[in-house]
Amino acid sequence: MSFPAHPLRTLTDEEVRRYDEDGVIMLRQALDPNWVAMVEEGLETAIGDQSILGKFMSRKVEGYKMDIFLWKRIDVLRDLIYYGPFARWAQALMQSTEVRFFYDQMFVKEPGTDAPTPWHQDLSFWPIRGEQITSFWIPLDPVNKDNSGLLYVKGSHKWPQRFKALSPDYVAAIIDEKMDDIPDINAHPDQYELLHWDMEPGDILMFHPLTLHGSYGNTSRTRRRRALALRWTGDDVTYQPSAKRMPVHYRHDSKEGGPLKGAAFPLILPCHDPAERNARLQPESPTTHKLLTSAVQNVVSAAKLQLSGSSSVIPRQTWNTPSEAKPADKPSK
Ligand SMILES: O=C(O)CCC(=O)C(=O)O
Repeated sequence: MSFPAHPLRTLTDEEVRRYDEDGVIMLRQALDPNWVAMVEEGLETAIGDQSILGKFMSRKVEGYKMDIFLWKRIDVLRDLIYYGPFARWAQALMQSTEVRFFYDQMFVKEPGTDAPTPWHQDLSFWPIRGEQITSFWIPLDPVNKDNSGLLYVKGSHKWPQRFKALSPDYVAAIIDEKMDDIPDINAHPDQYELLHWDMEPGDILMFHPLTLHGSYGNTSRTRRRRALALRWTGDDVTYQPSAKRMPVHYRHDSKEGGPLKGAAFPLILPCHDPAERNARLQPESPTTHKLLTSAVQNVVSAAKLQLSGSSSVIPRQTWNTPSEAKPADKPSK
């Protein structure tokens, strides 16, 4: 056995081509149930014991739980990232020699959680730049449009625009007014080709960080919607922090403009860096000072947006319930 594990199956040339063309692919039943069980164990631990950052991110809607950098405190998720099959898929998709782990993110919408995920591009608010970046989205419950399965705008990763960052928790601090407004996609369904899939545990989505994506709230009365996102970077990625981008609260050695490195962004392929791996064993949580600074920045940014009087700074998005909506999208497969 060599680490990380080899996936149940490799990606076909056609899948890699489709990812390049559409900006997203869905692999059916590609995950061994043991890896799914590890994701579930990790997520349930995280749901029961949210970090301060997670509580802050999740505060707006009852039933909606988010958290990031779970692997820094939950061992089973650390093992998943270091030893699971994901890095090998990321290597193939990004066509990269090196694969680093960027961060993980939990998205939980309990039954009846009225919290759409706004249309957004991830890269616009990440403190990195480069082409070789990919995200995987792993659901733990059956998902369809009604319980917040993800929707993608086909091919949008090739559009020239960089949209204002609307993160699922609407963090004002990362909205860069110089960026483009996201169009109201659901209000103009004829203008966009949407992709979405009904999914089961064991299925996995892989998508480019510039592909526009979003989802309705969870309108199901019974079905939960728990998912874990894993983000990966490759050879060409550099650290590009700015006041308008997501802050990193964990220790790393990346320098502005240089490659990602250090314990927060561990090297997984071609082989682990033992120092980075061991650093995981030294407990680390974001300092209260860093968290408070982020919280204050967010409040100040939100106030500035309000004062500028421009409600257009956060453009409205139409998110009727899926049954009311009439998207001209492809039928789910
Ligand atoms: O699960 C969600 O609602 C959002 C997922 C997402 O935006 C992402 O993984 O980048």
